[in-house]
Amino acid sequence: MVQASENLQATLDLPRTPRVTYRMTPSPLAEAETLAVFGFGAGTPDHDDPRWLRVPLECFDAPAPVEVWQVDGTVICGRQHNVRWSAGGGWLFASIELDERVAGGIEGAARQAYAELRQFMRTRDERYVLRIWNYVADINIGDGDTERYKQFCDGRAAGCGDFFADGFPAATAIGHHHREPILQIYLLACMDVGTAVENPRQVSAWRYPRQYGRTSPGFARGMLMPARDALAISGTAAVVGHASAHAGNPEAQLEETLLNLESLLATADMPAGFDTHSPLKAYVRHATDAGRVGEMIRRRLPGVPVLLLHGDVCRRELLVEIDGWRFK
Ligand code: 3EB
Repeated sequence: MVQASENLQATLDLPRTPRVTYRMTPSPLAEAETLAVFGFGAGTPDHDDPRWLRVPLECFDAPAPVEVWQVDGTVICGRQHNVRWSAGGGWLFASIELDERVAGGIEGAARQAYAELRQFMRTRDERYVLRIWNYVADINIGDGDTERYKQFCDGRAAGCGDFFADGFPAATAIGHHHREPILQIYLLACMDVGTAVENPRQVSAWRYPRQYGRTSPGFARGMLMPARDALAISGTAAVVGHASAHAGNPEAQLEETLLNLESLLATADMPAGFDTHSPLKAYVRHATDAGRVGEMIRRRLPGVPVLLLHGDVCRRELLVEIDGWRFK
């Protein structure tokens, strides 16, 4: 768990966490310290640059901003098989996109994607995967153990092997509505180790009971960055203990999610609340809830940059999920 006192000398040598911002400016790729840029939704352009990623989730705000990650240092980039990557300042961004139709469905695609990422990471000095995002098509189709999210969890665990034997990264897994059955995964890794944080209000995901699937999801609730200057916050929903709370009520779920976020911040010894430097994403299942959810977020998190995206939470009764960053 998190140590409150920290050797100052040790933290001074550790790389500062990439700055994460939402911007309207279209040209962050021109800036040398840009590690990654994300465009959201079908209307966003495509670029060959491995630092650029089109995320298959529609943004409820028009026009949608781009998300930019920037590091201290010059960035290089490349490709290896299906992996596109960039690196600089001690940090690594890597992404992979596989088409389920040629990768053996969602389970096969998850297995292949994680196996390729693991293989690629062996070639890099940024050995510590601190944060992962997974965007999965039709995530709630199928029932019981055949639900696609469960198949994704099976494939992910198989592809990971001992990748995360020393501990899981923080993660998000959200369903997308793109017309192609694409599995998209991207990650942030570092040369230095982070500190995983769990939430005392929630059962750790890897200890979820059998009812949630054969393979427990492998992720930490949060990850304190090596320099302890920021907390990466995993997809957080209205899960209390291991149970979903407030089925069918997006406002009550959002309120419960905010309690989970506050509890996570306190456990990580981060300042309470969110501010203008703490970019978040809210994933909303039903477009018809976006107005109400957006309004509630603006009221409950005034001044906080929150990107409102159309996405499905991996439990079908959950209507809203929040992830993002808390910078100190
Ligand atoms: C939950 O609390 C919600 O499978 O990687 C959140 C974050 C969730 C990550 C994952 C799943 C994942 O269980 C679901």
